[in-house]
Amino acid sequence: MVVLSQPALEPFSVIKTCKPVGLFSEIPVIDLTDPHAKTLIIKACEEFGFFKLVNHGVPMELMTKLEGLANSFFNLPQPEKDKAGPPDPYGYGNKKIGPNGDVGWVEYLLLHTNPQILSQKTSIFQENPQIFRSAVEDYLLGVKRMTFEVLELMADGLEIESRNVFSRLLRDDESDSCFRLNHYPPCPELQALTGGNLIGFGEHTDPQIISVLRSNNTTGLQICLKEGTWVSVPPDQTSFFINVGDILQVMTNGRFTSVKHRVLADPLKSRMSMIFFGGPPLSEKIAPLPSLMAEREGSLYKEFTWFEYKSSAYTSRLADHRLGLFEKT
Ligand code: GA4
Repeated sequence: MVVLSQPALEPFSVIKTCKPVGLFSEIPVIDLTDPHAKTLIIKACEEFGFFKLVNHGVPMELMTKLEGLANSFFNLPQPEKDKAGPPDPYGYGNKKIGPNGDVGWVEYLLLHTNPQILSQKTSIFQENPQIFRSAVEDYLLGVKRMTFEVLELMADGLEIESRNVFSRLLRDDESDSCFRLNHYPPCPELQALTGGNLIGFGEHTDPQIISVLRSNNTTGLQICLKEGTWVSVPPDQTSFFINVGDILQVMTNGRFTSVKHRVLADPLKSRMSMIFFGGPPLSEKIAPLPSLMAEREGSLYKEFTWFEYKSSAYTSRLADHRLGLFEKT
């Protein structure tokens, strides 16, 4: 990766690779109605920390409706959008990601999924607050229902006695989950100038338990395989892409991998993605599940609360290895 030298482009990073990044052709595809789904999910989470979900039961209309409204928001004049910012951390953000100097070719809305906190940020919803808010709520209702099912299949597949060991953390009224709408505008001039690919969202792992992404049909998402190779994930607007987050890696004592990923902006097409990040309540103590610690293995991590982990994440840079601070030496 190189950092651009032209002053106007200064803060943005480009990727210049010697060989083109390959397509992720062996991407695990899980059919939620398949009787073997739980076994396949475990395999995918162990190998990649990532899979694509089909036959998920979330109606396409919920996705297209919200995508349309999000497009209308991102098409507003800049001063209008700025009224919904800055993201602290919730609200509208443009190019700046997090509080520690990360930037990307992206604008976004970051919302808490707790309805009370969601409604406090009324400026996001513009003159039609009710229409946008109910589209977000309807979408999240469908996505959460599906996510609970996925998490329960994971617990089943791991042969954990209580099926709801993961899903209860998201079902909790105090669950600290959030929702992100990312808009990556096209960038033809910049691409021409740099000859590389502009970073939309730099490499990182997601701190939460699980992330559920749906995007339009524009490419950009890449994941990093265990041996360090980056691969492009072909977009599919009818499916969801599931990421294992840091907390799930800890709860499984490293059996599942929190997947490193990034997004490159497209020179010509805009990309829109909507991501639900399922997190536990702030006071929840996070530690590996006893049944997942191999005999005499012990925990690979120090115990911490989600509040402690999240606070530490917000003092880090996007690409930092956040779990490092919590690993036992
Ligand atoms: C990455 C995953 C989610 O988008 C997010 C991001 C958050 C933010 O944009 O405010 C963070 C980033 C994410 C990890 C490290 C910190 C916090 C920006 C940043 C530099 C909402 C999240 O929970 O963590």
